[in-house]
Amino acid sequence: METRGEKWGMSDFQAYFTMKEPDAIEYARTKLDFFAEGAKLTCEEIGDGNLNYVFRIVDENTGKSVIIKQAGPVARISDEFKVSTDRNRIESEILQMQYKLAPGLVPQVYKYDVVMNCCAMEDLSDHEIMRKALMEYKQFPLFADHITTFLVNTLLLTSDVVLHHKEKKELVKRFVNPDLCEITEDLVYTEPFYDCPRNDIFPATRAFAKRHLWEDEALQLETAKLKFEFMSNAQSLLHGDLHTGSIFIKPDSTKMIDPEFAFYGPAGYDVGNVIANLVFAYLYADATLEEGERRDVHMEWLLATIEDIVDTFQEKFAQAWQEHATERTAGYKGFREYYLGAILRDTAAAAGLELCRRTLGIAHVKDIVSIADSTAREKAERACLILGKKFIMERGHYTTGADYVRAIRNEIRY
Ligand code: SR1
Ligand code: MG
Repeated sequence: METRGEKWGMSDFQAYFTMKEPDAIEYARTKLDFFAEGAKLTCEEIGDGNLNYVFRIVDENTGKSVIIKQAGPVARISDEFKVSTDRNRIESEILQMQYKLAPGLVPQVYKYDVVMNCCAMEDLSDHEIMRKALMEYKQFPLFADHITTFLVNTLLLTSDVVLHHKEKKELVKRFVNPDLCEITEDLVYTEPFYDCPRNDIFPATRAFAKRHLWEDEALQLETAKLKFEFMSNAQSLLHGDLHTGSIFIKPDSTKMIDPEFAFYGPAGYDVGNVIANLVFAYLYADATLEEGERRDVHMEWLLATIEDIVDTFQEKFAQAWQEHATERTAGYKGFREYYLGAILRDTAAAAGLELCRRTLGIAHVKDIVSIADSTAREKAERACLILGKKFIMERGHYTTGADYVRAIRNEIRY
């Protein structure tokens, strides 16, 4: 596969190559019906994720801008991951679906190009990446409302409870995503729970991981059950990687991006990822903020947000079920409670898995690795592993937001 245009900016884009900034400008000029004739285009590659290239192209005359996102044949984080460029199709199609299911909560896609494995979409530069904003101790009072609407609409409305079973199975086929699922199966469900050579472990954490995770056979058994559940429970069309780096935010708007890991899996996976990533923000604040009002306000807001998400998710889920459930047997007395109960268990487990894997695995989060004081980082990592294990092992006990808050407060006393 060619990895570079013959001469930057001179391709006709009839055959795939990985673009550089001048290519992206040429692409925007010739392949997108977006900028006016004579536009003065500049481009910056702004991708900081593990997989793709993200170009921001601006018309300096008008300020009008667009994002072009291109999938390369290997992951940016490591050549070891050969990932199908079809993920760009999946991402474009999912974003278009989510745009309808959850209006205002995802960017608009303008074009998908099957040859160049890229898509053009709305530029959200007036928003910021939520992880970065949380690390600046910013608060977003509308986040819990926005994210719970997104979760309920994208998860319940794509399930067998609402869709006709044949329509749903067509979607399952269209969004089979084996390469990206393999990454999750390995990085989330397998490697953190043994001394895998690909793990990347803070030296002070290694002995703790060995004693509390790798030598715990009961924990390993639960992770195996959860992994097989992830691989075989085609419940809802997931985002698949819903961490705070996949969320653009500003005070009055939240947009979920990067759904390239999307596939039909257990609904709780997305909910749990959101919760775990708010725990990372909480641990970052605990490690870096001086005692005082600012620290208390920020940390309390994070806990209140976790609580609100868990509780509001359930309220909105019940409401949407009442409005949209069409499947006859789903209407039987007690079934909704049974179904939601399973999602809540999966939510706790997914939160636990994310806490463990971001600590021990190859793909870390900045909230934890940028804690400069090594004693504070060790404390934060231990908290991730203790809470992570608890959420996995006791997943049936986390049925309300207050249950999470209690567990987090017990672990991190301040
Ligand atoms: C090889 S990709 C590593 C991680 O980055 C993505 O954002 C997913 O979280 C994945 O597990
Ligand atoms: Mg991503």
